[in-house]
Amino acid sequence: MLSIKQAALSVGFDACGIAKAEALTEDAEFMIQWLANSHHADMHYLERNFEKRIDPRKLVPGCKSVIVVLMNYFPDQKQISSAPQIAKYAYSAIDYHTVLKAKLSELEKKICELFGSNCISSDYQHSFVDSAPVLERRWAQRAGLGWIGKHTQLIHPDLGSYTFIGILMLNIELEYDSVIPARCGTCTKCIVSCPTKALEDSSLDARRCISYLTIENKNDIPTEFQSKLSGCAFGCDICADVCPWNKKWAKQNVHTELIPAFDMLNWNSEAWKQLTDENFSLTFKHSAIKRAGFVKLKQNIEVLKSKE
Ligand code: B12
Ligand code: SF4
Ligand code: SF4
Repeated sequence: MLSIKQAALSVGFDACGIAKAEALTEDAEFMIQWLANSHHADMHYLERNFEKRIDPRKLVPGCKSVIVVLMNYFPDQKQISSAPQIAKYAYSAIDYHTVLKAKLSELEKKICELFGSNCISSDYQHSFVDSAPVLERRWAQRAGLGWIGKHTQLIHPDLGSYTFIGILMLNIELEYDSVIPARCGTCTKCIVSCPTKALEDSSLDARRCISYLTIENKNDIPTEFQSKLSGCAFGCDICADVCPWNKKWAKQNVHTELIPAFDMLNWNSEAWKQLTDENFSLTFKHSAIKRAGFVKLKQNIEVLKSKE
């Protein structure tokens, strides 16, 4: 009989861990302060559903175990370095939410074959990728899949941090994984390399983060950051790129579902500048880049151009 972890690998995830569902009391305290400091910028959804966010049993009544899966997205090919940079998580033609949700649904079927259909709460959403009040990195860390680095991302000891996180909540008790102690040591490469100084004390101020400024922020990029975008047009990988754990361990992913959007990786600066609304819609029809939208992406490219 397959185990849950074997089932997760068989549907194409790269790692799987299991944590006991319980309240995240320390994270609750941290989050209250983080929100009070306005470090979430205008992502007001992070203020909502606080009780559910810090206790999965309030989000999914009956939940006893949190299954966490990782999917490596480190690409085999990078963009031309002089072109406006797109964060690697958004290279794929198909948005990672779609890819992970499909795999989580396959995994859920296999788990139901093993434990019966009562092991999931069919009355509540119980499978999550990114968009629900779930502290996914914390659950990945609790499920023994790595530690939260000083750049605030989950680092898996064999995969690095270029991994997507998916969550499945089950109503059954299971054997739980042990936590891996943090292995950042005295390194501060991510903190010193961040062009906008968004990282401090292992915490992120989203108001200063290029990822936020180029994707989520609906207003113009504040003037103080315009000259600090460091070539980033959509998202930012700088703190992850400099991390020794990625330099050493990040391996090219083998997922056919994550094949890049057409020949986007070969576009030079001129091709990005010439991008029309129509071409954008065609090339990025199913891509995560759509989150920013054509107008925002073009504005970001313009800001980069004006600072060349
Ligand atoms: C909002 C959000 C953002 C925001 C804010 C990021 C942030 N650090 O909070 C912005 C837009 C900036 C962002 C950027 C990115 N994101 Co994002 N984002 C999220 C989202 C939707 C919620 C995160 C959240 O709840 N933040 C609130 C803060 C307070 O929580 P947290 O960062 O998880 O911090 C927890 C711990 O670090 C801990 N903690 C931190 N410091 C301390 C200190 C103490 C004392 C204690 C007790 C606890 C503690 O407590 C916190 C609460 O549990 C998650 C998906 C999800 N639902 O979890 C994806 C997610 C975190 N993002 C992801 C990715 C890939 C990115 C980018 C790499 C994309 C890119 N290339 O541009 C960047 C990375 C930027 C960075 N350095 O973190 C992945 C991370 C995968 C991984 N391996 O870590 C996630 C998990 C999505 C997914 N399902 O794969 N993101
Ligand atoms: S994603 Fe970029 S801007 Fe945000 S913390 Fe990392 S290096 Fe800084
Ligand atoms: S760059 Fe250094 S401090 Fe930052 S996450 Fe990686 S190992 Fe940790």
